[in-house]
Amino acid sequence: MTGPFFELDLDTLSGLKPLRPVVFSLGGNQGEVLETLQEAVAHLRRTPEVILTGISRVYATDPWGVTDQPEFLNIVLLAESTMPSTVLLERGQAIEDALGRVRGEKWGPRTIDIDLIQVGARVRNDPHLVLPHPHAHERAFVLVPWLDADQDAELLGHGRVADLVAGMDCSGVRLVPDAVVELP
Ligand code: PH2
Ligand code: MG
Ligand code: MG
Repeated sequence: MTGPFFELDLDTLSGLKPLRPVVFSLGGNQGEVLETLQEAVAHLRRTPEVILTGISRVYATDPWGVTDQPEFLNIVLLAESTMPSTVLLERGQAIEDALGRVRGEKWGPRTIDIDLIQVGARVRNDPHLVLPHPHAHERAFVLVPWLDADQDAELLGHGRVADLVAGMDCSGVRLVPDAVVELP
């Protein structure tokens, strides 16, 4: 017997997977950071099953965690995706590698870092992927750009990003008005 029900293949089925909102934080403090951020955005734009929907302005940020290093440039990128969070993480790491990222000291200097902050309502506590990002709520360099890209943003388990930003010291996060990273 043949009929439409037997013609469903994997491609068709993948079209049924829900789109979930994804929040990426991008940053770096080595090399031509602005160019690298723009290249990272272009790579993400070309990633199948990732639709970029928003981008923040560019912020110069005091180094967090390891403070004895140059300032960073940070942006937040908003997307919609059907991909599992683990695959999104792998895609981000593959783009870091393609852009010449050398993995060094934790929280240390880097050419490009692509962090997954939140994937829909997904909560994970795996050794290699914790969602929402475990430090997002305490990082003004993530929250200020995120709020810039989405005034209604909410961080799972912590509430409105606008409220978090209002309650934290954001003096180490400065808008760079003439720096532009665009959605391609
Ligand atoms: N990333 C880190 C550690 N510290 N500080 C700032 N300002 N911006 C970053 O992107 C950043 C950081 C590790 O991922
Ligand atoms: Mg990081
Ligand atoms: Mg990272």
